[in-house]
Amino acid sequence: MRLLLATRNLKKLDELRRILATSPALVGVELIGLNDVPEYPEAPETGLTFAENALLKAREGVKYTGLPTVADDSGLAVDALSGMPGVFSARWSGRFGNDYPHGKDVANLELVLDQTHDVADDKRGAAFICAAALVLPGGDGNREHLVSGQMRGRLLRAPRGLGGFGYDPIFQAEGHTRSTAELTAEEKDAISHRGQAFRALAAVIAKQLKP
Ligand code: ITT
Ligand code: NA
Repeated sequence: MRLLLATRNLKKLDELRRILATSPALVGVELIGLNDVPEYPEAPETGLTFAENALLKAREGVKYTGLPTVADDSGLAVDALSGMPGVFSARWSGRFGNDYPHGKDVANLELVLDQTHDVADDKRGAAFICAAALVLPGGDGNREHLVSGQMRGRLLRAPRGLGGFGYDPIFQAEGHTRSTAELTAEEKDAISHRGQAFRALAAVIAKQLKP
């Protein structure tokens, strides 16, 4: 059984592989990344919600490869910014920049810090949200499954930590004293929006994909 993980974000791909690999139900399912698929097209991301975008990305995978495909659409919703950057998280500043601190471009994270500079400590609530879609090819039309996960927390005032990616250095999960970039990979997966969504999806994948 082969399953396509349709993401171009290598850090996200690492997390998906890690989370799905810990699911006993998925033993024997071969996980294919987009680097294994030549000339993969740009997936449309025109939805207004995480769920719509996750479905769009997973449908594109099925259309192009014929393989059962999973996709993730995720982002940071900041209370004081009315839920923004939300579905625009990957390029909130107008530039892609999700590899902090390994990449050079921290424009998105810096912009959110600037925009929340005057927000008081007790109003700094935020959540990471992840929608995860599984689309299965079928003669009589695709079958589609959607799940989601959420991690509540608060925005810090300056970046901390070298782990994770994207906005992790400025986010502290509820009940934690370290940023999500200061957690180990296993600690983040255990509580993250992506961990929750893909552990739920793993059960669906196993049921739908295995004979
Ligand atoms: P694909 O669409 O190819 O999967 P992408 O990075 O563009 O890659 P999204 O459109 O889902 O993916 O954008 C997600 C953005 O939200 C991501 O680039 C980060 O800026 C942010 N984000 C999502 N999950 C995160 C996490 O666990 N930690 C930190 N930032 C995260
Ligand atoms: Na998106």
